[in-house]
Amino acid sequence: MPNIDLFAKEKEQRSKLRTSDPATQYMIDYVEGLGMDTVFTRQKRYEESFMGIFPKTGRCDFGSMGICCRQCLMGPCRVWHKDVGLPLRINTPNQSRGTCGATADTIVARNWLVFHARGCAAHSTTCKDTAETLLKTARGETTYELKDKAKLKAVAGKLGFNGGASDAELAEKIALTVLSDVMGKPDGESNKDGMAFANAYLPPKVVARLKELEIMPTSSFEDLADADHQAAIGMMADPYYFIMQSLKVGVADMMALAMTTEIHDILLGTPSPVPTKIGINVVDEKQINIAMHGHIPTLCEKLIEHSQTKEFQDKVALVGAEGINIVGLCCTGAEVLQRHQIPLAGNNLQEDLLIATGVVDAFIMDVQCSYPSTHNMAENFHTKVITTMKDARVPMADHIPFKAEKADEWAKQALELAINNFAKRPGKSHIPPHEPKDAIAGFSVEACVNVLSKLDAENPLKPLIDNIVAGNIYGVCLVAGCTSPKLATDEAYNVIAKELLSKNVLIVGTGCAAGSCGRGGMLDIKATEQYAGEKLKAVLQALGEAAGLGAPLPPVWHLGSCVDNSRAVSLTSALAVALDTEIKDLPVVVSAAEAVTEKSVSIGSGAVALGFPVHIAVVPPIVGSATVVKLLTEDMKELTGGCYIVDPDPKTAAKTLLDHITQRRKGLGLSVL
Ligand code: BF8
Repeated sequence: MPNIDLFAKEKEQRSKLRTSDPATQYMIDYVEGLGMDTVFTRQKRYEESFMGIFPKTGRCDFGSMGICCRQCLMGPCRVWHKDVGLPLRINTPNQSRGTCGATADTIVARNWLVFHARGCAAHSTTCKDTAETLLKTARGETTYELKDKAKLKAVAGKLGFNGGASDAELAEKIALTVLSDVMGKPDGESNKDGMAFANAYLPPKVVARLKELEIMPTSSFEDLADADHQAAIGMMADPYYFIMQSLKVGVADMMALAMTTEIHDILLGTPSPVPTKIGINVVDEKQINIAMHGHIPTLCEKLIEHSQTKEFQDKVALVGAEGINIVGLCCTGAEVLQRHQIPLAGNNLQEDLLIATGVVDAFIMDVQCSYPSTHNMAENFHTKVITTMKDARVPMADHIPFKAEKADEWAKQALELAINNFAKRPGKSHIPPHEPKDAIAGFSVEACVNVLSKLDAENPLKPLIDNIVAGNIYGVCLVAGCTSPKLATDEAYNVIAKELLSKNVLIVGTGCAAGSCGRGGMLDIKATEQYAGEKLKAVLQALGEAAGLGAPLPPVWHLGSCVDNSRAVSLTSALAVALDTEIKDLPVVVSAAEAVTEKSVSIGSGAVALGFPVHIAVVPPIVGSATVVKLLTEDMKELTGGCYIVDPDPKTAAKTLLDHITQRRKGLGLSVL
């Protein structure tokens, strides 16, 4: 059970090193040498100044443990906890309840639910915007196309829209279904059987369990409103129901991801494996560098399209540049990586460092996960920060509002701005000398099935199931989520991947975690020879040969952005259906070791609700309630079959994840190590 000692373990991890990526460390040193701050600098400063006051956690002990309540104007209240210890240098009443009477259990569980509501709101709003783009495209109001018709028909088929309709009609029906799943129905019926996508996409046994536990989501916005209502003062006080609502919101979030992924594929194409590069120095001194950051790939699609036209190539030549070099960051980075082979410059911890190279002419952001560190850093360099969405404005930025109906005009304006800014570059640049890593990305479910079908055209899942049964693939671990300066950044995902690969566990990755693996060289086919166990190596070799690569597949499969966590759920669901079982029985585990955002918390709980064990290495603010800790790490195994595992040490965490895989294999009657 997690306890206060976990904070010491967390500290031990971050004090080893700040990042395992040499190019990132090189840029941190450079920026700090200029007397400027990075995310890493500020993390260290917090640690140093708070250690004197709060030796247990290095941050505020109350906040770290989740026993600080700021929900109403009587507060804030900090309730006493045996592990906080007294006396403190600050005045805290020796009291185990807030002014209103709320206990630590209530406060911790309520704070935890509020995290989920924000995370799910972010994904659901993006999903709504994406569905509106599909709807407008179906109605001929945008210049996007229904690029992947096969995917369109497959999604329509899953939702039960068969026969006779045109592609545009199918797209409209899908878009309206998604909008109803996100926003609910206004007729009082309120999707009462649960979200259409959840019913269509999750294994029937999982759907039945969610309904039995009363955590089947009805629609994102309704479930979010319920969560906020429950969290209001004078409402819910029972930690169990707070936690169950957090799972319900988590499943709603997971479905928002699934819907968004499907629409991205329909509009932009379903990815298939492609070679690309990952690292800060994918920027090019001689070209106009445009960094794309965010979560709305329809936006960068148009920028990429127009950057290749003669009109803009001529404009580039006029300012003396050799071309336009678009690089990606975070989830937008993962989206353009898998569909356009555009190199990944980094995650959000590399944003300000990238700007400090002095060669980024425009930094374009849409929504989510861009830290203020970025625009603060841009003020010191020539980089133009371009914001695009009403919900994510930042000071001093050039705001060019993006609308799907006017996407072409938007792209042209953004390109003009970047090209004109090239002339304002400072004379000196500072690009790290470290070569970017080779990587393969684009493992959509369809791409995986396509490769597997080369081995068994009739039943493509059979080779995968056979290899799992035989122990050649001992299990599967999804590494997902963010990167955090609270640990040795990038280290946890790479250590966990290496430990598990050596035991023949296949690793799949999404979002910033996949980027971490890329910086660690784990998305490269060369890593297969180096890190995979012998049995897994043979499988990856056979699949690589079947795919016509003449080489093995990489040992970590990059599934895409964070919304593409849904691809992992789809693949696992397909396995569960094929084996007529539940996700909770399959040897599939998750690590979101370096989770940072509210989004990663709500996805994590969605995964726990569906039956996955989910590891996190950063200590979540739940330690102040033994009840909540027990619910999430122990009791949940009986309820959903999933659970949270908290362990800052990636080596011991990998062992625990392996134990979970072994237990599940035993449950299925399969061979174990
Ligand atoms: O959604 S992994 S820091 S970029 S939240 Fe954000 Fe975390 Fe990165 Fe995309 Ni996901």
